[in-house]
Amino acid sequence: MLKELIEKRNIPLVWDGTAPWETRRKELVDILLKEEYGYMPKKPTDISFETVMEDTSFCAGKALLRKVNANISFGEDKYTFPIYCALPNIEGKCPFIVHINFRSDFPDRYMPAEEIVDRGYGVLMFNYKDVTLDAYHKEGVNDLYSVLYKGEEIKSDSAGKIMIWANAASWVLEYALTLPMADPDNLIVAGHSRLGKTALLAGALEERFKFVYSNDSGCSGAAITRDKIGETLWLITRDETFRYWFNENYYKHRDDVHSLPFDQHFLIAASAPRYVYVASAKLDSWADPESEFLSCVAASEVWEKLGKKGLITPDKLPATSDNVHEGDIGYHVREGAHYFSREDWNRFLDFVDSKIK
Ligand code: GTR
Repeated sequence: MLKELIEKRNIPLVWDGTAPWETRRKELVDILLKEEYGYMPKKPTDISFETVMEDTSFCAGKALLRKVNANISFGEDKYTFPIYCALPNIEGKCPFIVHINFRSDFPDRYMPAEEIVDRGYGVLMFNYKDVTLDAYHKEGVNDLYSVLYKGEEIKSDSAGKIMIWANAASWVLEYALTLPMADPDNLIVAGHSRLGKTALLAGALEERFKFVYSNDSGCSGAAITRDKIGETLWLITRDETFRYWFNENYYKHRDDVHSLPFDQHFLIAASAPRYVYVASAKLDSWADPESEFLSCVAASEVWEKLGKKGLITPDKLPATSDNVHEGDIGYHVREGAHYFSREDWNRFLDFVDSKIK
């Protein structure tokens, strides 16, 4: 059944197995950057961190809450944004989550920090708007976008905002690597909705993320674009909506999604053979759970060709009670609407626990 559902979508083959996987993986990333998310105009010349606040009473002392400024230099220009950290008060090392969030609150309605710390995870969270505004760039606004594009021409394949946020996740990962209690082999990137799209891209770009978690990322995230319901490429790239999340080349495909030389299963596959987790919500037809799930099914062949487990699923669409957790790609669809809930976090962390504990 799943095979037929995928065949109907007419999506390009992700890997024919001839070229070595690492070569093909780089090609996938390149296709995604050229046609959708864009290339960064500059790379940092230096990254440094400074602690600006600490609170030892967070979670009754189970974790240290720390605010750190990340200083990102591009030659003479520097941009600074804050990272909010929950550092578990433990002996030894633990997995760390880089959570790309909508707000700086800690805890936050999308970030049940105490429960996550109780489960033995550290958290590094940043507010995506502290990196660059979620809007078309305006002259005179001092954000990372102005620093990146200072003296640079904006081209049809220049980075949109999702690419910039995804790069910021890698800079936050650099901070994790300075922490003695962060296990460098178990770093996780997570995000919801537009930031789920961002988390998938961050995982594709940054191989030091061992687990990549996209929650309700939908259009231009986990969901297959061809024949998707709800939000479409045409809708997401309308001038008045989110065209600035992407590069200009993406916009050119809006009247004919079949002209795309890829589909979103390339984005999932670009993190192979690491772990990818996709979560959907049953009532989130704008994101389209079926298209998100089918994308995992389609990407799975890469893991299988590599001798790994990919997505292990019965030949049917999952029910909300199913945890598709056996393979290297994990999936769940929960009851309810578009949201990053405690249930999502717990089901995802059950998956991570099952792989590392
Ligand atoms: C919607 C957008 C989606 C999704 C969502 C979100 O308005 O159409 O693609 O990203 O926002 O980020 O909450």
